[in-house]
Amino acid sequence: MKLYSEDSSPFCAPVRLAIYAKGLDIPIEPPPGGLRTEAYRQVSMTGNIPCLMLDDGTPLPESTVIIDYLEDKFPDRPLKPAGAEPRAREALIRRIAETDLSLASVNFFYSLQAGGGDAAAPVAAEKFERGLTLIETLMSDDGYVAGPHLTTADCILAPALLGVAAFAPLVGRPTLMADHPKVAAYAARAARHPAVAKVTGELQVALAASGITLG
Ligand SMILES: N[C@@H](CCC(=O)N[C@@H](CS)C(=O)NCC(=O)O)C(=O)O
Repeated sequence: MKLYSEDSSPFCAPVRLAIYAKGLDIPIEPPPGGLRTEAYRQVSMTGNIPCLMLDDGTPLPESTVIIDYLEDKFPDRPLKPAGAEPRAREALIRRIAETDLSLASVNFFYSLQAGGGDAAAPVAAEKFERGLTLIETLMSDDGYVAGPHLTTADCILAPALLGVAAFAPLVGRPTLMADHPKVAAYAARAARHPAVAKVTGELQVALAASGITLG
């Protein structure tokens, strides 16, 4: 098994975070031939990163699908809460973090690179506001976002919040994080987890090359 990943990708960061938090010995490599090459598309099925290559050579793309697979395959050091309701709540937080925060950040980043930052800013600002407001409501009071232990929701949310914090001033909402104090306090707490710190460092170095300063 191996993971194709790049440090700059906000979709790869949650998968690496899950691998580090679970202590899995899975090699992590850049996409062979490079992203956007026919060679990599052939290997990975979709051409996207992240992609987990299973031992029989089957490609498994999609970050959340990979995270769930790793959880099923390696149940030690679980990243899911126990019980149907806590699991549903964790899944909900995860979905909000993915759609309103990660995806909105990536779309805004692409618009920025294409010179359309001003037009894209209100869309991103609205998504960020919605996501942070919902997560502020759903956030557990201590520990991590869905309870006392790190979960897959944290794997998605913690890297997503780095993007939101970096882009908030660019979308005209410099106080966005401070306006959601439970989320802001959570981001500071989560940053102390060794696996979150490791992925944050990787993202910081990789995105600095694109002129984006995280944290
Ligand atoms: N929904 C996918 C999105 C993955 C994705 O879009 N990854 C980007 C890198 S951040 C990619 O591979 N883009 C291909 C390209 O730029 O051609 C996931 O969660 O894994």
